[in-house]
Formats: sequence, structure tokens, C-alpha cells
Amino acid sequence: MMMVPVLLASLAALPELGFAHGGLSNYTVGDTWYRGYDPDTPAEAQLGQPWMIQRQWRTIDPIFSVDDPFIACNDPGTAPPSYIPIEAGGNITAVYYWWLHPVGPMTAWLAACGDDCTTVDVNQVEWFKIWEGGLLEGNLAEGLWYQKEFQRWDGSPALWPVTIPSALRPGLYMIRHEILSIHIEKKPQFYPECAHLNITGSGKAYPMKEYLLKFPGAYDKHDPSIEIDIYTEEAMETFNYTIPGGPVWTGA
Ligand SMILES: [Cu+2]
Repeated sequence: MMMVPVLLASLAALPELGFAHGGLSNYTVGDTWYRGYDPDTPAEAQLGQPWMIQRQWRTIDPIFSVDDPFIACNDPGTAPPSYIPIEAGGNITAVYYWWLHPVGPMTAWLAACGDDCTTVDVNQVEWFKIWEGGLLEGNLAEGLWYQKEFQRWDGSPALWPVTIPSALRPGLYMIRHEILSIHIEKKPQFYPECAHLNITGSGKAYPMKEYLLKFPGAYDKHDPSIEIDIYTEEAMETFNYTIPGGPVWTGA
């Protein structure tokens, strides 16, 4: 009951965002902040800047189709010149301001780049899932999702921490965070953003083929977890949700 006035007050204070959408603004590793792309700042002040570590996302609007090439790293996904250094086993936290949608899964993925992440084709690299968060409790429509739990309505950013598997072999990787919002029936909204990582460590592990997927390709648009209406009677009686994209690779 207390949520309603808080929610309305927060939205009223943010007219520039309208009522929709968003994206991943910054990353932190330990005490270090890495500034991401900002769609509200002129592109020429950001693209190619030596500090830039995130691929460009032009707007806060979602990707609507699993077959859209921009489902990999958003639109247009222009590569940055720099990398976030992180040790395998370490945490990277994705920072969102004012995440508004409450329903649907969140996933984090890695893809190896080889010698250079700036020249890879984001639609051809092989992604593997390293983290997922979905329905935590309750039913599909009224239950608590991680997407809701990670929201903050007190002005502080929403923080999404993910651990890089400690056994992973070092190298240059892309990290891909995706929020899938399913609050509109049978109209899924995908919010992917990608950044470049320089992962260090002494691990030797790398996922087997069954974990490796491409975007597009990882998802089927008729997947009942994607083409979904959470407002049916059946959904009110459903207390589990299968997160799309296959199993999480832990490196173990
Ligand atoms: Cu939205």
C-alpha cells in the first residue's frame, strides 16, 4: 500500500524520462566507476573517447524482436576504444538510474573477442550466460521478480552485481547485460547493453558448446517465457518461470 505514493512522486520528478524505458548507465569494479554511454549527451562527445568502455545505445527504447540484430548490443552498438580491467572471480556491478519496469528476467553474458573487441561482429561471437535472475517468489503477475527487487525509489541508482567466473581463462571479452520486460502481454521488451572487459587471472576454463549462443539466435520468439501474457488466470496460478537462453555457466 505504501508503494503507490512513493512511485507516483518519483515518476513526477522525472518528466524527462517519460514513463518508459531505460538502460545501463555505468559500471563499477571495486571502488572504480566506469562511465557508460549516455543517450542524452551528444554522441560526438562520447564516441571514440579514450575513457569509453561501453557500446553505444542511441535511445532508452527497447528492442522488440528476438530476430533484430540489435538484440546483441543495442542500436547501433558502436564499439568503444577501452576496456574495464577485472580479475576473474571479481564483481562487476551494472548501475541503472530509475529502472521502471518490474516484471521479467535479467541475464548477464560474456563473449570472447580474441585479439580485439572493437573489430568483432557482435552477431557472430558466441555468448554464454554467467548470471540470471527471474521470479523470486509468488506468481507471474503479482510475484516478486529480481527486476522489481533491484529497483530503487529513493533516488539512489539500482545496482546489479555479477561475478566473473573465477575459473574463466583470461582475455578480452564483451559483457552483455539484458533486462527483458514482459509487463505488456505478448510484446516483450529487450534492453541489452554491452561493455568491453579485459579479464585477468590464471583460469583455464571455457564453456562447452551447449552454453554458446548467438544473438540473434539464442531466443525463439514463440518461447512461452518470451511470448507471454502474465495477466491470465493461468499465469496467476503459475509460480515458476523458465529464464530463456539456456543454463548459466559457472565455470565449476
Ligand atoms: Cu520501458
